[in-house]
Amino acid sequence: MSLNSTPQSVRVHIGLFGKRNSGKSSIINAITNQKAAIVSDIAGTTTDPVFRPMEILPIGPCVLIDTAGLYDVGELGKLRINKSLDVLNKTDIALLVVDSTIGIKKEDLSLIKRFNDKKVPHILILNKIDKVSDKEILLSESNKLVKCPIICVSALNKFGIDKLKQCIIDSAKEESTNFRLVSDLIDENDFIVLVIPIDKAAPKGRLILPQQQVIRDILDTGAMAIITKETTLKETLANLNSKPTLVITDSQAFDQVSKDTPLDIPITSFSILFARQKGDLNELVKGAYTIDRLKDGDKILIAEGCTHHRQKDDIGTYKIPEWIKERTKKDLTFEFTSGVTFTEDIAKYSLIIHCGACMMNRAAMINRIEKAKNLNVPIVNYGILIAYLKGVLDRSLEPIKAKDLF
Ligand SMILES: Nc1nc2c(ncn2[C@@H]2O[C@H](COP(=O)(O)OP(=O)(O)OP(=O)(O)O)[C@@H](O)[C@H]2O)c(=O)[nH]1
Ligand code: SF4
Ligand SMILES: [Mg+2]
Repeated sequence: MSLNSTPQSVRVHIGLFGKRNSGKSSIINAITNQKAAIVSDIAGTTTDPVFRPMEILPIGPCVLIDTAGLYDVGELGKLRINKSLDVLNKTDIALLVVDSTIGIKKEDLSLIKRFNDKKVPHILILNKIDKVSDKEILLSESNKLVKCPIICVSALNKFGIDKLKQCIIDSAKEESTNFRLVSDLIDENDFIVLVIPIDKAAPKGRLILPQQQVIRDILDTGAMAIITKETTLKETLANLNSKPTLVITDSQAFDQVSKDTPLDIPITSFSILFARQKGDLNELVKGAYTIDRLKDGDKILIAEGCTHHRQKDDIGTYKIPEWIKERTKKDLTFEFTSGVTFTEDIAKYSLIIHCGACMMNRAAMINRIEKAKNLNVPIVNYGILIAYLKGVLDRSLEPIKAKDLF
């Protein structure tokens, strides 16, 4: 990854779905202005999902995901369909590509139902419009069948591509204003104090991505970020001429930060901000409260979003199980999973404790939370759990409660 490249987790994931041969790969080539995706008139040309990073201004970094055609046939077809549907689990905006000469079929409608069930914003593309003599009739017929925006496109001669881009931009804008990090909690010219412990676990010579993202959001709002370690927080606060609007701390320093910050200064944590932006904060907070209802024999799943290098006293594999055992005094079994696939077999757990999901995008994390919710398995993340165990969860939710919690 180059110095300026954007990690996948921060990119808006735009998934292209639809029947084989409808022109998904051709549309990606037309949007990106490149011929990178293989296009052919043989149905089933794209077999595995292909991720194509690109910049769409003003959205910023995106990734276009080309999928194998759906409604495929045979055993191999089933595998491909599952892979394409798996892409849907991490899709922020879905593009459903329909061949205009074929029109919208029941399979397309059932895919739209899936998008609606998963609350994924979507756009229907009537591609190969160059082959249709009366575009208006097709459009009005299609509008009777679906409620989402419909764009007529010809990937072949680039007709409608700019309109499609604008429609993607509008959907992304709606998504991003719904899910802000910190900008809706602060105002221009506010002082925000960030507490970043530099311990053994901190990477050498840099800040981690969530910290960088919060700083960027503060700067974008026109506010000022003052950064300190937990050991120098007291002095930092004493040296400020005015009261900061908010103190944002790393979860692990919660104890000390909450002791050293006067009660009239609100505190929250990076994890809580990300749980709000990237997940379902209400559901994760509810999950934290189930800790004290755990019983002997209960199974707990510790789930991590990637297979990062673990240290001896790793938080997920070591510290959290120890803290929970100490708190509950129950005989509990811990199981662990990590990586891009989330175990299907989650019904047997009494609680799922998930990592901060920094390498996952919002859609992927929401999908995991929904899976747990549907099976009535409580789910919490590391940061919220730590705040709860340290008795500072209520205080750290205060700045957000005023906005949108419960
Ligand atoms: N006339 C016309 N042909 C198009 C258009 N878009 C794509 N095609 C043709 O349709 C065929 C299928 O295009 P692809 O882009 O490979 O379709 P796909 O949906 O990616 O297909 P699979 O990967 O097999 O699922 C190719 O022969 C394209 O040249 C278009 O707008 N107009
Ligand atoms: S928080 Fe989760 S996704 Fe991020 S590095 Fe840790 S294990 Fe991976
Ligand atoms: Mg293709």
